Amino acid sequence: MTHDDPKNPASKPDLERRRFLNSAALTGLAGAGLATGLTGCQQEQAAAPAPAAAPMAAAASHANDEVAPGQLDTYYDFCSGGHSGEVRIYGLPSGRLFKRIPVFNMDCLVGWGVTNESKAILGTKPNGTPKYTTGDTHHVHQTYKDGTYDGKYIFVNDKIHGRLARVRMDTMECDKITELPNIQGFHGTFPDKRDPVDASINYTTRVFCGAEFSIPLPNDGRDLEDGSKYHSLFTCVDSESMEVRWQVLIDGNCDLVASSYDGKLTCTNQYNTEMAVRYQDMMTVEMDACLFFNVARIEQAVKDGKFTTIGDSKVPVVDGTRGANADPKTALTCYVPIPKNPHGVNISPDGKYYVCSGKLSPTASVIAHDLVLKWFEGEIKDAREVVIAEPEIGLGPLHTGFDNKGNAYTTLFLDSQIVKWNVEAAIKAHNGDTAATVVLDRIDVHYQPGHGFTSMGETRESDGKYFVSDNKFSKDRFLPVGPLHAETAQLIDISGDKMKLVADHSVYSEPHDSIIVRRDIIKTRQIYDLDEFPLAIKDYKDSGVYRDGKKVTVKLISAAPAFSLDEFSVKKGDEVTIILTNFDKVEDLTHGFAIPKYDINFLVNPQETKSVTFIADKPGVYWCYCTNFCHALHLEMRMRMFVEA
Ligand code: RUQ
Ligand code: CUA
Ligand code: CA
Repeated sequence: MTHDDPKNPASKPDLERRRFLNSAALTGLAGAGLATGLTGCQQEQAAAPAPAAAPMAAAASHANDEVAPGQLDTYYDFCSGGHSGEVRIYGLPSGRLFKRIPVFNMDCLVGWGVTNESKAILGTKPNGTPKYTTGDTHHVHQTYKDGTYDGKYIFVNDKIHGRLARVRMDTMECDKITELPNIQGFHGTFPDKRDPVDASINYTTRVFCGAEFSIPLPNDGRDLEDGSKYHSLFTCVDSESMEVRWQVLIDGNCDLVASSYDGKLTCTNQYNTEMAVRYQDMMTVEMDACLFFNVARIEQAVKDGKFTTIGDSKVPVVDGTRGANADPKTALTCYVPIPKNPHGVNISPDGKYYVCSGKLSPTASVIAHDLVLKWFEGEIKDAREVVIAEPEIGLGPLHTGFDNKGNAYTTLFLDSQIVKWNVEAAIKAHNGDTAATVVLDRIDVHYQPGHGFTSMGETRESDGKYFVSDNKFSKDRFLPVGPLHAETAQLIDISGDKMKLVADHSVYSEPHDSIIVRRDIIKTRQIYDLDEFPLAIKDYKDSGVYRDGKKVTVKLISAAPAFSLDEFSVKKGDEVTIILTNFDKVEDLTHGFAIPKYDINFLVNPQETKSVTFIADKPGVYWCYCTNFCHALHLEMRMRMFVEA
């Protein structure tokens, strides 16, 4: 079986690089040589750096992809912000950054982590400060209806502290965060893709969450050294209540997550089936796995009480380990062997195939959804038989996006390329058809791509217009800005036979993963409603200072260019709560509120109410001022707080 088409040089595998990978694999992957290869820091690993003029020339020939001043973009790009802990919104094809949504991080622009409302979402320590101030957002996915985006929520994970956050799409603000019990390294996440209504099981969208790191269960100081006692859990969260519904104890680890279009299966790729606790031991076997979960059976097991709980957690935990699931007819889980240290699992828009990339194997494994279901019926003995193609596509394959013509686009980390290949052709080649042309095109990206995704590509409405490559290294691509480089997201037009690089967009670290959503799906609001806020002040006569012992509440109204009070007094030691309602109804008329030396700064959007609480521990005069430019008299929009000694 060969995938090399002599007429198509793009289909030629790079034998030199492949030899490098194979020899590294043979000589033991713990070596420092491989480690540098994998970081992409070896110059020889990178594709030849393009001169700066090249992308500009390319862009000039793609006037269709330019967005002129005053024109609106065609797509939203919702992007996880990596270890910045935030989510970002870009427009495509322009690459313009519209918004940074604080989620797991602190943000003094809007007062995230400062206001009482945001602290209630973040969770607090007994002293009232946010429980965590760091986060690591990896994967963003939107809720679905009928297999396509419904514009309701996006979900994003925090790998550091194991939290799932929900962002409402109407206001594009985080409104709930759930910490998953008994896990570490929450990496992949994916919601259900089918209709959010199923009366028989009181159904709301499930959000599936994969834990990458194994830990002792419970992780309370026992079994510190003994890695054989560590386990990882796969978790399901309810999208509406944001409560954890169930967890599955598994062998190996979780990494990325995908959910099927029919709601029957969800899966995660596993690179550490070795269940190793040391880096070098995670690459010892040739075959790891893609692990499938039978959702209905898991929920039935929970219903039947066939579960345990761990430590203080009340969440039902069912047993998905290999030993407990030997009989496919009753199994909750199916471990499909995949070569080696796979990374990424994505589903084709027709719902038929999962593609799981090899990472340390130059292959992409194509898994048939209907065959996995047959395995669960006991009709297939060997789980490996659900793999119906395994084309060699290049070095370091990670993530795959799909167009609407049956083609897959996979990022090749080590090759610094995107490879376009045809899924049906790969299946034919796997069945012995030597005439099948699997690899159709390759394009260099700059450099070392991590995630790649297509426009609407994770929905049934995949439109085959764009692919974005979120690259891990930008090197020489932009003006240097010191040791921490800008990252690149490269926009590739995939509408023709050949991929065309359209633009480099610089991205603040780190553009981890995105989804590209058609703009007509998103319906936002520009003005809040006073009634949404229980604390809202609705009349000027209610503005004032209210004292209850040492607790003082200051009710304020903002209306450009003034606050409702010129000054207010509190006493040293008082616990002061400031409630601020923005009376302005004009779109875009947002005010800020900052108090020097008290570390307070937050925004109130039109018709919004926010509050802050602090101890008035420093006597003196403090000018409270508006931080958001709102009016010709914005600078004058200030008032005094007197703290009496
Ligand atoms: S996955 S660790 Cu979050 Cu490819 Cu990047
Ligand atoms: Cu209000 Cu500036
Ligand atoms: Ca492994």
